[in-house]
Amino acid sequence: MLKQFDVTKSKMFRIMDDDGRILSDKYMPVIDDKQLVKAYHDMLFARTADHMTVSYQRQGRIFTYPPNFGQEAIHGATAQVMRYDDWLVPAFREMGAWLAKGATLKDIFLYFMGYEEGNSWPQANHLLPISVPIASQLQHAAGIGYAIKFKKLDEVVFAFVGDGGTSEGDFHEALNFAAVWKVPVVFVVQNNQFAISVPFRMQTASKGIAIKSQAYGMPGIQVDGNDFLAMLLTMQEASEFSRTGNGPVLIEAVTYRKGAHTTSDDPSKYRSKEEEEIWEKKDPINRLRNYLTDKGLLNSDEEARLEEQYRSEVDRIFVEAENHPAYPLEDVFKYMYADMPDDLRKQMANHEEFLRWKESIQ
Ligand SMILES: Cc1ncc(C[n+]2csc(CCOP(=O)(O)OP(=O)(O)O)c2C)c(N)n1
Repeated sequence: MLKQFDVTKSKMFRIMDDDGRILSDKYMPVIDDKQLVKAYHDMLFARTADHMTVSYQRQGRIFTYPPNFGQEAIHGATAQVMRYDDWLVPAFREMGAWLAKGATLKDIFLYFMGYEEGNSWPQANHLLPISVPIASQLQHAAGIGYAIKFKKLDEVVFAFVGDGGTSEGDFHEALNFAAVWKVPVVFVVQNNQFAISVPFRMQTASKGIAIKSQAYGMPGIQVDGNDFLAMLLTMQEASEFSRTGNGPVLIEAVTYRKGAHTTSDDPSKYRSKEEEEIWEKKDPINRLRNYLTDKGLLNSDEEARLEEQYRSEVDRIFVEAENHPAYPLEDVFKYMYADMPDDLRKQMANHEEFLRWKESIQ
């Protein structure tokens, strides 16, 4: 599909409709039924963990968290194609892909509880830390791609960014560099329609993001990011393209952030109920569930049992994270530099003083 897709003319690539029915089986990803059901269950697990994390935040048990709700098919498809030695370069909203790359849910919880160690993913191979400075991670992705090519390794980089991130200079620099040097990076833009409260139409005057691939000189495709099968075929073809020495690919995965930007945001202030209802019908997990049910691959009793099991597993891991030894205050200050500079030392001393004062008035 990547070869046939014309970014100037083609319509967004889809395989299934909003109800999970196949529109055309001309292009279908190769995946066996067992693996397909597993992919669905992994997405369901990620959604369960995501919902429960929002709830923990509301209970005051974890800090600010960016929900993934509605974007799970993009991460689920990435999980299917990433190999052990491939690199995942995240932004901050790809929980299913982090888990697939080997991050543990406990580490994810620790990160959002403020532990620096929660971002080091000791169990995962080639997973970069969460990157909150928007789009800055793409430079690292292009650089890793350059190293892979230089060392003639059989590895691919999967780099994530949001639609808002495409307005940053970093996006341009990384894509330009990657294409000029023909490095193996699959850039995945999660176009979830908003950058906090800024709608996509205010982000760019371009007809979309995929079309920007033309100017950089790399293939691009606009795909329904809520259609697991279309997403999977796209990821399969893009990773194969990059792995075989053809350079980078730009994927615009069109989706919708069903939740808030983060737990500190209230989307009802800037978008309508009607819009949310339109997108509710395109939910990626419901569509895949309908498809699998029509194929006779799901059993509803078993599904209910699994969801219950996921909930207790997530809760068990969360409690484990809550009982993790508290981090020393120094961790907050020593993270950036090998030797702590004087201004940070002063800040740390001030903060220690503040904590002593707080304790004295309790
Ligand atoms: C360089 C930089 N500027 C601004 C911010 C504040 N900020 C945090 S998230 C965000 C919006 C990101 O939107 P998008 O790239 O579409 O990703 P999404 O949050 O929708 O997944 C902004 C502006 C930041 N973190 N970094």
